[in-house]
Amino acid sequence: MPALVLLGAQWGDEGKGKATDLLGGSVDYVVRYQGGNNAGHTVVVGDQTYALHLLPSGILSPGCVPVIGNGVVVDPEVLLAELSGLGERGVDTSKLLISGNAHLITSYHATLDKVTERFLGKRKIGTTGRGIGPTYADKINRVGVRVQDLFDESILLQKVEAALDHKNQVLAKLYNRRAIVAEQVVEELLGYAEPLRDHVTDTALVLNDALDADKVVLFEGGQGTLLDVDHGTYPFVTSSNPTAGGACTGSGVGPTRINRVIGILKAYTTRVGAGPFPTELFDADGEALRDIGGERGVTTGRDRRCGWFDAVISRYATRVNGLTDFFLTKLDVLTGWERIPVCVAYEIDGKRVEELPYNQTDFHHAKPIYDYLPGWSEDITKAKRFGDLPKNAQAYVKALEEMSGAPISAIGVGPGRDETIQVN
Ligand code: 2SA
Ligand code: GDP
Ligand code: MG
Repeated sequence: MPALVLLGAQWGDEGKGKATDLLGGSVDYVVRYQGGNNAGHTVVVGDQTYALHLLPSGILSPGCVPVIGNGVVVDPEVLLAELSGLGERGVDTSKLLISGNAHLITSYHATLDKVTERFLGKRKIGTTGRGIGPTYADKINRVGVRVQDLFDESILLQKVEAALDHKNQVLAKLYNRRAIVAEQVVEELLGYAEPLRDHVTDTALVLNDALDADKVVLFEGGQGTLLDVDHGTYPFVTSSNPTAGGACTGSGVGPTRINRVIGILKAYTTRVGAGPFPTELFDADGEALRDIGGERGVTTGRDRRCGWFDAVISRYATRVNGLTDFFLTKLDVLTGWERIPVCVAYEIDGKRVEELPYNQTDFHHAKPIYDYLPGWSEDITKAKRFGDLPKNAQAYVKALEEMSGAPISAIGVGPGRDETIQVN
């Protein structure tokens, strides 16, 4: 098993942190390949709960080397705070490796993110306000500042000046804001150089060498398939590629080395921020899913929008990621419903549609067509094997597997490490 990818099959918050942590004991490297501290990955170990934003969830597994790949955007202030927070709780963070090619989120990126959202008004994306979009925009625009620039003061100043040139004009003219002073930004950034120096390296080389030596590498996605800038519900997406291909570009490891792609799939659906969501519920069922599932943003604390399972989306995730299998999470949250609606197709302008419409307007019009599966009332949180689940819960899992087009190899029945059923 040389390399595997673990990613969100829906709109994020499927339980990737827990799944990565579960596999952490059997892998040598866990790599974040996109996104930044917009992610919120929760891992529950015994009576301890960890909320990770930028660090790979593998940091909690002692034998594992955590890696921040070149595709990640790094807010150095947040990174150092996260490292020291974990250090205070007794977690060894010394093995962390950071790509020198990863781009830096600076204070002006976070400012621009918030200002842009404010000015978009009703058309806002509902970002996390962490500066993710503006940092990726600078990267693509070739005015980004990279982690390696922290170690060369004169290059750093040149890059920050180049980045601010246009932004200061926009801030002044459009948003009536004061200019950002390059020297101040540089001074702040230089303060992060020494604490990070020993972690920074050519992570692409390290990972390829590790694979040559038969080590196991796990790529941990942030956000989810439908938030992908290319394959998601654009423009209501994040600015990176959480889908499987992002693991290659965001790490420098080629696709021929990856032999397993696991989609993390929640037994129902949630979304944070704006954008279309066909199975969204605005009634007591939606409230119940939010309350029982604890559906609140790990980074921003925002309430997550909740709805029934959508098989059109899970099929799409199988297709665009080439998924080999799914981990189904939060099955326990559905305990107690007499019957559970599952969206099997959409009705769009009077027609039945089986696949995710590539046309944005069509997706906004999509109405769910539901099948109704019988529910169960027994507590399933202690189930250890598939056969321990009530018959109707087994049938629900089997139906989802059939509709989604890839086998379900693990089932989450609670947030804890041991609350997981391995299927064969
Ligand atoms: P951004 O900040 O530019 O990435 O926002 C763009 C869209 O991506 C969504 N997004 C997320 N959706 C779900 N979970 C995320 N992480 C946090 C969590 C979210 C939180 O784990 O709970 O705490 O609010 C995440 N990160 C980005 C975002 O809502 C926008 O729709
Ligand atoms: P991520 O962003 O995909 O890592 O997911 P989040 O951490 O944002 O949200 C998932 C939440 O569900 C976290 O609070 C997890 O502790 C919790 N969780 C994960 N798996 C399960 C499960 O099988 N059952 C229950 N009840 N909670 C789970
Ligand atoms: Mg999350």
